[in-house]
Amino acid sequence: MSPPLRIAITCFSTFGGSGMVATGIGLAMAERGHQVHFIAREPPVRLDRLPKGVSFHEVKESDYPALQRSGTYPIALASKMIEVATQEHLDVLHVHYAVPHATAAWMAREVLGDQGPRVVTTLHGTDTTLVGVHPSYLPMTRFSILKSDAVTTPSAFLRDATWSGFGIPDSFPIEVIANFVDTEAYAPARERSQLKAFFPDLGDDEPVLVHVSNFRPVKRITDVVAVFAEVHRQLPCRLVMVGDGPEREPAERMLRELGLSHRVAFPGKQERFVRVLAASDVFLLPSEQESFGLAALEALSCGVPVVASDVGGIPEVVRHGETGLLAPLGDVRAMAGHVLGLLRDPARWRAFSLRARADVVERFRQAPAIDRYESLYRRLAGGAPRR
Ligand code: GMT
Repeated sequence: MSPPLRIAITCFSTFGGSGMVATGIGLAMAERGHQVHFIAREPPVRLDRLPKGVSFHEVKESDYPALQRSGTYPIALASKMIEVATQEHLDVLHVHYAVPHATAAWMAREVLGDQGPRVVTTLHGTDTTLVGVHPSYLPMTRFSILKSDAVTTPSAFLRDATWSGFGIPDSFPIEVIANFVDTEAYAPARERSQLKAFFPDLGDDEPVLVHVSNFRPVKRITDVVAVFAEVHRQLPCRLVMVGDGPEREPAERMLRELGLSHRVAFPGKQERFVRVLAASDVFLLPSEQESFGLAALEALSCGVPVVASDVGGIPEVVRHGETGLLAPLGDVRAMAGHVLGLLRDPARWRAFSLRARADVVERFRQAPAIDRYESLYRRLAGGAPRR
C-alpha cells in the first residue's frame, strides 16, 4: 500500500465555491488516510470540524501601521507555508485561486528549494477571467501559474480561457477536473414545510424559485429579480435569495419598486440551505460569467432544474434541454419563458428533475474527482519533474 501523503491546502475561507471545493478535497483526502493541513487566514466555511488527520494553520499579519494597505498577506502566507512545509515535510501544496495564493506558493517553494513540496494550482474563475488578467496582476499571476508543478481547472472553458487570457501556449498542460458534489447530502427531498418557514401562506401548488450566491455584480442579481418578476406576472410564485453581498441592496430596492418584496425571502448567508434548495422548483443563475457554477450543480444534484445564462462553463454543468435551460446573457424574457415552460408542464419538469439528478450522479460524484486529485498528488510526490 502507498504511504499516506502530507498535503497542505490554501484557499479563501469566505462564502464561495472555491473554498468549498478546497475544503471538500481536504476532508476527503483525510478520510483516505492522508495528513491534511489547511493554511488560511481563517478556517474555511465548510471546515466546521477538524476530523482526524486534519489541522488548521492560521495566517496572521502584523498590524504595524506602516504596513496597512501594503498588501503583505502573500508574504505572511508564504512564511506560514514555509513553516508548515518544514515542520510537516509536506509532499504537496495545493492552492486554490491563483491571486495571490499561487504567487505565495511560488515564493515559499523558492525559499524551500528542492526539499519543498510540489505545488498544485487550481484556478477557479475570476482569478483567470477578471482579476488575474488585470494589468496590476497579470505578469505575476502568469508567472506563478507557469511555475506551478501542476495546474487544474474545473471546466474546459476555464482551461481554454487560461491559455488565451495569459498568452500561455496550449502545449502547457492544464488538467480539467470538474468540481463535484456530495450527492448524499445534496439529494432530492421535496419538503414544502422548509419553504413555509419563509412563506407561511404558501399555496400547495405555488412554485418557488431559488437563487444562491455571494451577490456580487458578476451574478447579475437584478436579472434574478427581473426573471422572477416576469414569471410572477404570468404565474404567481415566490423567490428565495440565499446569500449576501453588494448587490442585495439594489435587488431589494428593485423588488420594493415592483411591489413584490412580500413574495421574496432573503434568509442571508446560510451554510445549511440544502433542504430549502431541494424543496424549490427552479434554480436561477443568470450570471455574467461562471467558470463552473457550483451552486447550479448542487441544485441539479437535488433534482432541481436550472435556468441560467449560456456563458463560461455553465453548459458543461447544465445540459440544455435535458437538465436545465440556457439563454443568452441578459435575456431575462427568454429565461422567464424557460421557467414558465417548466412550471406549466409538470411532466416536463419531472423529466428534467430526474435527468438532472441522474446526470450529476453519473458525472459529478465526489469519489472519482478525489481519485483524480489523489493520483495527481501521487504522481508529483513520486518524483514527476519540477517546473
Ligand atoms: O472566481 C470567483 O469569482 C470566485 C470563485 C469562488 O471562490 O467561488 O468562483 C468561481 O469558482 C467556483 C468554484 O470552482 C465556480 O463554481 C464559479 O463558477 C467561479 N466563479 C466565476 O467564474 C465567476
